Amino acid sequence: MILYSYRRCPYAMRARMALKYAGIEVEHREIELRNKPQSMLLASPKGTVPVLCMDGLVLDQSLDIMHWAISQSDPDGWGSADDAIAQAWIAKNDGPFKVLLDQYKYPNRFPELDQAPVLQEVLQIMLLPMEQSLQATQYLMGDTMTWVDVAIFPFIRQLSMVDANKFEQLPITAIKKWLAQHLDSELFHSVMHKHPVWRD
Ligand SMILES: N[C@@H](CCC(=O)N[C@@H](CS)C(=O)NCC(=O)O)C(=O)O
Repeated sequence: MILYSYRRCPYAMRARMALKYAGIEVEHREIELRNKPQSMLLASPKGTVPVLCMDGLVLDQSLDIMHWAISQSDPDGWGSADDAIAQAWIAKNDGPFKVLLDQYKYPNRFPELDQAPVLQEVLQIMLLPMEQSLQATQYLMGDTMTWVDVAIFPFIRQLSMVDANKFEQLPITAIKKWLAQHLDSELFHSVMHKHPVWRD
């Protein structure tokens, strides 16, 4: 099994974490976004990571890789999340929140936008609803971790790193605790090792 991946990509992180959690061994192929290997583009012409290539099957959506991994092995019950609620979180994360995150992270690409109102919108649409959930229960879907926490955490990490001081000032204590727990986890560290770039 081959995984095409990019170390800092949040979609690739969620896939790597799910594969590791399920105990699935892959050949890791680290790519450069500006110089994608032909073998990856042959398997998945759309050219995004992660891509998991198996015998006769290519999965090129991070969530498909997560779900496939969990279907193989789910030792801690990551899969036991209410489907409708899970989908609503993911739709918000991968949709409007990701759009705002890019606007916040790459102000040069959006010179017409000020960062402060973008951060306010992030707070309103994503962080405050998350904070409310995480004040009530330890994880987004209840008191046990599920794939939803793992799928969303890399994006919150990215947000927190844009301007650590601003993030620290936000009134989101439960999110900060949840984020720190994921950042400190053995699982996260185990998928962040550096790999040399793969050449076909
Ligand atoms: N819907 C895809 C999105 C993956 C994605 O957009 N990955 C980015 C890297 S974070 C990518 O590969 N972009 C292609 C590029 O920048 O050329 C998934 O969930 O796997």
